[in-house]
Amino acid sequence: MRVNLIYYLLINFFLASGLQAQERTSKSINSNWLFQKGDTTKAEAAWSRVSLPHTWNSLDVADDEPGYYRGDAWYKKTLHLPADWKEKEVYVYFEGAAQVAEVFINGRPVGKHTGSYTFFSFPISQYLKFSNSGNTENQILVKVNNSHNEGIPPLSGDYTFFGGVYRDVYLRAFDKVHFEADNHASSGIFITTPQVSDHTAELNIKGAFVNKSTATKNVWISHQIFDAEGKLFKELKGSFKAGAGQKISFRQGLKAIKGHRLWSIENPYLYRVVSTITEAGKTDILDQTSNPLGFRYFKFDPAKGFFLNGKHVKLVGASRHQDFKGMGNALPDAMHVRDVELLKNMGGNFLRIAHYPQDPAVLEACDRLGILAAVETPSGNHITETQDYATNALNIQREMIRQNFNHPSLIIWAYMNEVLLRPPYEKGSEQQEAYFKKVTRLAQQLEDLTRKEDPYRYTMIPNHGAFDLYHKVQLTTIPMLVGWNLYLGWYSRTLDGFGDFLDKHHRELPNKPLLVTEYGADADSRLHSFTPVRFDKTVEYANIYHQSYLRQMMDRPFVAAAMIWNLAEFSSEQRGESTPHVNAKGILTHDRKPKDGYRFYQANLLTSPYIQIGSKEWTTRTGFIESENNLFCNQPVLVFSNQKDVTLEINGKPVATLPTEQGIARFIVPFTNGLNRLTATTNNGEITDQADINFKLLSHNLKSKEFPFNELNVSLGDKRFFFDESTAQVWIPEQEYTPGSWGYKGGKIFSMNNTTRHSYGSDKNILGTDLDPVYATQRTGIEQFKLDVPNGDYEVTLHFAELISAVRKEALAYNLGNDKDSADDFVERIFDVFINGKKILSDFSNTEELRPEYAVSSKFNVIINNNEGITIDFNAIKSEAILNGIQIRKKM
Ligand code: GCB
Ligand code: CA
Repeated sequence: MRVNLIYYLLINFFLASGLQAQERTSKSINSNWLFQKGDTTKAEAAWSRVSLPHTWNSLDVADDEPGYYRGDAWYKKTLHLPADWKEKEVYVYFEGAAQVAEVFINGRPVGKHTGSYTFFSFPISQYLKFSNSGNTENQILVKVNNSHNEGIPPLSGDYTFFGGVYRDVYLRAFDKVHFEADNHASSGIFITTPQVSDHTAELNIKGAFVNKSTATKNVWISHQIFDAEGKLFKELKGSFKAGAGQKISFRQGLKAIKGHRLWSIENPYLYRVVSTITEAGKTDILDQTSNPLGFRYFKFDPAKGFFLNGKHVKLVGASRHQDFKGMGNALPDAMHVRDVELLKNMGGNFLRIAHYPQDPAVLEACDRLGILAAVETPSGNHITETQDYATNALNIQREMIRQNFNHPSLIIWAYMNEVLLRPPYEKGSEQQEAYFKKVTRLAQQLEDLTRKEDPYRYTMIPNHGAFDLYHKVQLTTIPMLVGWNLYLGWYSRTLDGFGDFLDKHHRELPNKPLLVTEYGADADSRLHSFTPVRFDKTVEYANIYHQSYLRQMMDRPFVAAAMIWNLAEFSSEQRGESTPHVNAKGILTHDRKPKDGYRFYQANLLTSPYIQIGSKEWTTRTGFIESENNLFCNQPVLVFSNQKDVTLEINGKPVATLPTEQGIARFIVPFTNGLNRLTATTNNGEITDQADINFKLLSHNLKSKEFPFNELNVSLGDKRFFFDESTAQVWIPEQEYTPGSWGYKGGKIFSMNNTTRHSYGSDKNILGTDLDPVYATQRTGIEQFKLDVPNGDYEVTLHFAELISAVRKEALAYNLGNDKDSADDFVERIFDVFINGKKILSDFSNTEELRPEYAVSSKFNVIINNNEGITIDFNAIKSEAILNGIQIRKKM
């Protein structure tokens, strides 16, 4: 009896598991690939072992040299396939490869895909070999190329075009009867909710299945809708007949659904739609797949902004690129998910997936966390006037839509970011007018395609601030929503110009909903100023910028959305300035550490009590004592909080209690020498934050007994503090010499001659150093640098960089107005340098040792016995002498 029961259970178990045996199998094949750059005729030894995701550019973009490998590369791998896959329909599925990929199985070509950012898959059964027993070896080879290609968007952009098989790759084995797998690597199931209200909803499910067997099949297609608790909420079922080799489309729907729960930002209630094919009269599952479903309704109103489920919501969030420090774009899923979590933890409710579709993990996280989203194709900056380009742009648009179709978080399809950034041809010329017509035409085609593919979402074009031009080319009229990427107060002069621009849109396009799709300012976490100015890249200027922008957008109800550029710093190989190869507008660093910008939004958006001390990462600071009787240094410290009042203490002693304004309280803190522990507390005492700051007090009097001279690091031509984390040294701004103290004599701060140029010092990447901020600023025409130090042995390090190159370079497209080439200003310079009368640099010249745009430094020993101090004289022979940085260290 007992034996029988077990026998019975076993039979049942096998039956149950037998159901599964027929379903599709999907298996990632990320491990153990062989990789090489260049051509495959190279010796076997040239192959190295890698695993996916992989990019071949993670290292060559991290180095100091400009440029990165753009060309061919190869990936290959041995596939071990189970014998029963012989009866299956096998596909290879790529979540992405940049940018053109050709796939070969056992040496035979199976397909080619164009475009770095969309998924693709190929059926490969007909190329596979099987033995009758056990696994058989098959080889997959993938040729990938990331060269510039005039026919493929993006043509250019402010980001690095990493090459590689940089997302997951899967093998999929289907039964002969399965949901369509050839529809642009989509799930083959398309779910829409044409009508949703609080009380009722309508649901449609479209799709197709194929019968690749040799017999006619009668099947059931069912869609089971499970609620978030896993309970069956609804079921749709229909029977279909498919002849051998046929593809059958289906469309199933439910009209007046009741009892549904809405998906919202606060409560992103997700249903799962599990679609199943079973053969009529049998219980075996032939194929099964699952898609997300959320019931929500939304609208953009040109006067009142955005509404979700009937309630007004100001959309505030960020754009995001898909790369990370040191890793390029080859990120594991968890790092994509983390970015969405960081946005949620900031209090954000919107993600602009820019400038291209990203890993599937991103929208999955948005669905789950309640972050609304826009996604776009990379057809920005400019177009190529060819059929080839248009075909690729349209195809990528279609792929994006079909592949991401079912995500309830997604509400906007976008395309053509800033396509008129720098239009080709002469202004007003016939050619330029013809070019504009082609842009209009392609925009209209992309728009038509998008609306046809998906009538239930919005379309959008993000433009840059050239209002009239975009309007003339109809890029403000074609899409349903207009996005503006605005940098007034950054690339151009005033912060208030931002509000004026928004008002102009509202006046001239009163029926067109407006979204601010980008705004931001570079913030180098290492740079600080108590007198911040535009383009100095300090944390403090970025704070002013974000405060102003957020206020101006909050004041205007017609502004539907505010999207910070960017959630995190990202790779942009051609950029120079203080963080070469990196765009520093992120409110998180490239490795996702918070900057003050992130804290500012937390303080303004989070509803639960929040408090954080600003610039906590600036752990070593320096400043001068107030006077010989006041042995401390007053410096401002910001505290970010969403509470009314906050209290700050230093080493247990109260500094002050201050009200917050726009989430910020600004304290003047008396730092003493050594460790300063700052403690910030909310008024109710509920939550606190702490920061440990190691402060080095300096005296202007270099012979001070209280603070004996030890070291000084000065950046010339600079008004900022620069904290070099690797050495824990702080570079301080220059000052003019006064007796008893230290400083320069003569000369002026280096600035680009062109007045419209936006930079602080030079905008170039200074090569051969990581101390770019020090080298990029300069005192030009310096005559002397003098320090009245006491007797002793010193080391003096002089840092030079010639900031003007004689070689012409293309100006960076984004720095609008920055058109003049600095090569025009190049002059030959020769100078001598003396320390205490001794010549230490002779005929120092920018045509020799002082190679333009390279860092050059030398250390010198100085012995002082007779109270003469240190005097460094600069003697110009041709043009002017320069100095970019100086370090003085007392050895004994
Ligand atoms: C823009 C672009 C974006 C750039 C950004 C910037 O308008 O859309 O790709 O990165 O400006 O930082 O200049
Ligand atoms: Ca400098």
